[in-house]
Amino acid sequence: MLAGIYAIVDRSLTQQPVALVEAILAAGVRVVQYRAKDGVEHDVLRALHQRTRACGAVLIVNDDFDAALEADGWHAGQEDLADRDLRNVRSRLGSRLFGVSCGLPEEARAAQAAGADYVGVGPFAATSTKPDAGAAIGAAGVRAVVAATSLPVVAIGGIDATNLGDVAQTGAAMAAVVSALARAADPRATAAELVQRWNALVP
Ligand code: TZP
Ligand code: MG
Repeated sequence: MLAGIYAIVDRSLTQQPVALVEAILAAGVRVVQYRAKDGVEHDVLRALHQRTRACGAVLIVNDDFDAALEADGWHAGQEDLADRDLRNVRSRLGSRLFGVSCGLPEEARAAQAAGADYVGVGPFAATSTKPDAGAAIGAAGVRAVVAATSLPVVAIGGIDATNLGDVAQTGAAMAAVVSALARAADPRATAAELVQRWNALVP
C-alpha cells in the first residue's frame, strides 16, 4: 500500500477536491492525503473517505489529529508532534497510518522509534506550494533519510513527470505530488502518466 504515487489534495489549490480525488483514484493512485491548512471540512473529508474506501485506497489527513481518526491515517510535521505524547498518538491511531515529515536523518530515526509507518522528506525540488518548506534538498537529502530508516519514505516537493525518475533513484518508496495534479488540465491523465512512469521505474 505505501508505494508509488502519494497524491496530496491541497484545499487551497483546488475548488473541487472530490472531483480531483475521483480522477486520481481512477488513474490508479492508492494513497491520498487531504491537506486543509484553513481547517478540515468534515463534509469534504467524509466524501473523500467514501471515494477512497470504495477503491481500496487510503485517505490520510494532514495536521488535524482528531479528523484523522475519521480516516485512515494522520500525517504530522515535526511541529505537530512537539506537544504530544507519541505513545498516546500511536495507540490512539490504532491500525491507522502514522506519517511524519522529517528533514533530517535523526528525525527519521526518532519517527521510527515513535512507531511511525512512513516518513516524508523534502522539498526534493523547488516548490511554491509550501512557502516555508526551505531550500530543496535534492536526491542527496532524500537518500540520507532513506538510509536512516527502514520505513517507507515519501519524497515531496516540486515533483512532476519530468523528475520522477530522479526521485525513484533515491530509494524513496513513494513520490508525493500536489500542484502537478491540482494544476493539471486533465488530472486523471496526469495522474495516470505519473503512475505508469513510477511503475516502469520501480518494478
Ligand atoms: N512539504 C514539503 S514540500 C510540500 C510540502 C507539503 C509541497 C509540495 O507541493 P508540490 O506542489 O508538489 O511542489
Ligand atoms: Mg503539519
